[in-house]
Amino acid sequence: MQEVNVKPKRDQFFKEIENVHHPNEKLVKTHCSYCGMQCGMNLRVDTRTNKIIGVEPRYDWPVTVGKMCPKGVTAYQQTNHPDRILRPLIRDDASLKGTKEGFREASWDEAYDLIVKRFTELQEKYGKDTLSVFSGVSMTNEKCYLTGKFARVALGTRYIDYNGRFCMSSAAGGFLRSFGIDRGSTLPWTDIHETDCLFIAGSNTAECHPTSMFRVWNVQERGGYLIVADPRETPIARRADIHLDLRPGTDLALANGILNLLIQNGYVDEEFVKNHTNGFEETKELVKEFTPEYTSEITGIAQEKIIRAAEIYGKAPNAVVMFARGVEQQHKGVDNVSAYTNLALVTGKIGRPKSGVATFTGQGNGQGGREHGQKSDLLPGYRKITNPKHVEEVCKVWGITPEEMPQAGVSAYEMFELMEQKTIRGLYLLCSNPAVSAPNQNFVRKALKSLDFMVCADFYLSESAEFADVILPSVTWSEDEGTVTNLEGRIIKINKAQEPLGESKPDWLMQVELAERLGKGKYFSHLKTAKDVAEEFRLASKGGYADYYGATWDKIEKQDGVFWPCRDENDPGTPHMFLDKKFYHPDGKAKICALPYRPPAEEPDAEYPLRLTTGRVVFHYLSGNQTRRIQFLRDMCPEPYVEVHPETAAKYNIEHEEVVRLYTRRGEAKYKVKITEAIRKDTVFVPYHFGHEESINLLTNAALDPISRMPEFKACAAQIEKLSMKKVQ
Ligand SMILES: Nc1nc2c(c(=O)[nH]1)N[C@H]1C(S)=C(S)[C@@H](COP(=O)(O)OP(=O)(O)OC[C@H]3O[C@@H](n4cnc5c(=O)[nH]c(N)nc54)[C@H](O)[C@@H]3O)O[C@H]1N2
Ligand SMILES: Nc1nc2c(c(=O)[nH]1)N[C@H]1C(S)=C(S)[C@@H](COP(=O)(O)OP(=O)(O)OC[C@H]3O[C@@H](n4cnc5c(=O)[nH]c(N)nc54)[C@H](O)[C@@H]3O)O[C@H]1N2
Ligand code: SF4
Ligand SMILES: [Mo]
Repeated sequence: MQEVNVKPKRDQFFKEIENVHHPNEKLVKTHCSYCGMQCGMNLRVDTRTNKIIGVEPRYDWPVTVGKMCPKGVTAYQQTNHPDRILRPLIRDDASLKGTKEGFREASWDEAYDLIVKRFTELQEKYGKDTLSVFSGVSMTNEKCYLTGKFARVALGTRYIDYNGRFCMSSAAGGFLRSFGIDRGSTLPWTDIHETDCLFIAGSNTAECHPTSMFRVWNVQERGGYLIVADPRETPIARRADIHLDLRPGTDLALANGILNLLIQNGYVDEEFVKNHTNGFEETKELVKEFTPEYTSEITGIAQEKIIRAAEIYGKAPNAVVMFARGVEQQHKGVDNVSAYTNLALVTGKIGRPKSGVATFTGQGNGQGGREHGQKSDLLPGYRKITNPKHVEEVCKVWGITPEEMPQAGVSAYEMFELMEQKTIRGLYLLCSNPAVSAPNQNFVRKALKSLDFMVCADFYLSESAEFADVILPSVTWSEDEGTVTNLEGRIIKINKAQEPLGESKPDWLMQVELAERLGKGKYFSHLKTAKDVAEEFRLASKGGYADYYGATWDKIEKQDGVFWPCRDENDPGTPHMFLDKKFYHPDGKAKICALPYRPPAEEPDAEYPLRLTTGRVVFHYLSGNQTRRIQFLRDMCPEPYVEVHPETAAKYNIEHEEVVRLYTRRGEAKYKVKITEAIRKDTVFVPYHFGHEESINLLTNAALDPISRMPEFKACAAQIEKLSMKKVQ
């Protein structure tokens, strides 16, 4: 396949563009700020002003080979955007909380002093755990690592969690249960197009990981098959050999049904199952019930399609099962992940090139950011805070005693519950915008408003920052350096292209300076550069199963990234997992899981007869705080809408572009209708990138998965009401 042999193409490209660059520009090799694809890009910098002026794709990056999406090509516009917060902001009048109003500029000293004063007062009065940290994984590994240390050592609180709880936590839980380790992909992306069958469930790949698409299409071009499970006819579903158009929230039945057919029709790899797995017999018994007929009844998919999908996957010499938030953001997300993973384990299509299981990791550092201590129960290197040996290992690096290490906290959504109950009274929020992205917004906004004191670090004034008492100006990804781990598990290097704008600072530096003022300087003051943090971080991960110790910046540069685990200087890293058929459970075997079907937490009924599901569009990123400010992206998608099937629209007597009221048991919002045949008749879809009264999370259900504590963003019961309003022009 020509895209993969990139060398000739790359050499030719560089020759062609040699004279295209302006004499006063330099290129800084880096990766995109947004999704887990982490497309390779060069930021173009004007050497006269030392400012970023543009971008070009990197043809020499083996994963994305010169490809970028509309967000990537405009990402550079974030850095010098007029909306940047350039100095710390303080709000004196707490009655204005929840609005953009009432902030004044302040010096860093004044902002830090106020934070230290208020945090200390709160902890003296209500105990250490009255403070909380809520973070995100658009940050480098180094920043994610230090945020965990900041919470536990500088603030001494147990309450830290992060936005990956809403993103990768079910994938993590499923992989841990099935494999004993959580690396999002068992194989490198550069293998994927060479497989014989791609089974993609709950991923709108063409809009959310667009630069994977040349590999997806290539599978079909080479004569392989594409099977897609999605309630909507997304661009990949449209071109799939089979589109399994299931009802939202019914994946567990579908995966069980297909597994049953694989077993009944002789596609079991007996040798693999016997020597390398546990749980087969029990699972075989359980899935017997999931005949095509019963599976079809639950999922709403035609029986023939289920049968054909199982046949294609079963027959394919190599196959990759891939999934994303469509299956994971359910209150049985972990079960869904294990159920789809079962397909690979039972057929032995794993632990070798061109076969395996992968989740489409969402955020830029959605993989690395979940491994090194931002999660309420995790410490660096994927160590458990509940394991005394793990705690001791980390304490040695941090220079604290095990008694000083706080206990495990609670998950992201549960932190809001504790805020509302006043158990948590202070919040340090960074790199997340939960006033848009958390479920059940009416409750979450009330919880944020009830805080005694809130700090928000961001480079733009987000909807969440409107609840803050102090806003700290952070930098964009292009103004600092460090590593991130892409969706393959490949550790890559982000490089600095410009000095921080105004008085903004990288998050790690704010945390070091705050720690010093909180009297914890001896644990933080030695960290003077991003590289210092990186060195400590590598050491802290050493010996954990997410071991990054051998991933030096030099090696990352030389090898086009390093796949973890990478244990020492001589270890090249691990592109393919489980090649030795050794899994990470104590007995070395993987677990085939017997998983009874459960319906979504909220099923449609007479009052709320529709199923609401939510997700993304190609032009916006997550809460939209970044992409809604980029003119081109805003022009392409200025507002949210609700997708409705023509027959459903007819039933409600509503027209294309008419504004309707959409409501659930938790809230309501008004949306323009987009009539489309690309959705099931019983389902409606709304993208979630918009805030305030446009946020679909006013309506979503916070029913949590019992293992991952992931909310059920993907399925709840809803109703539409026609308004007397005229069609909007
Ligand atoms: N353009 C863009 N790209 C992004 C992002 C973005 O915000 N915008 N965000 C990044 C991040 S953080 C993430 S997590 C990923 C998310 O990437 P995806 O998971 O691909 O994106 P979503 O749109 O949330 O959901 C994917 C699909 O799940 C389907 N779905 C809904 N309910 C169900 C169900 O019950 N079962 C199944 N099988 N499918 C269902 C939806 O119809 C949708 O097409 O994208 C990353 N890339
Ligand atoms: N209904 C519904 N809700 C969802 C989802 C869904 O599919 N449906 N998906 C969920 C998923 S998968 C995710 S990942 C979450 C994401 O939701 P959020 O966590 O809200 O994601 P972002 O919009 O990226 O928020 C990041 C914020 O931090 C800022 N920021 C970016 N980089 C940095 C940095 O380095 N430092 C600091 N201090 N700030 C920075 C940005 O400007 C932005 O305001 O949303 C979840 N919510
Ligand atoms: S696919 Fe993801 S990483 Fe690549 S350019 Fe688009 S947003 Fe950036
Ligand atoms: Mo995500």
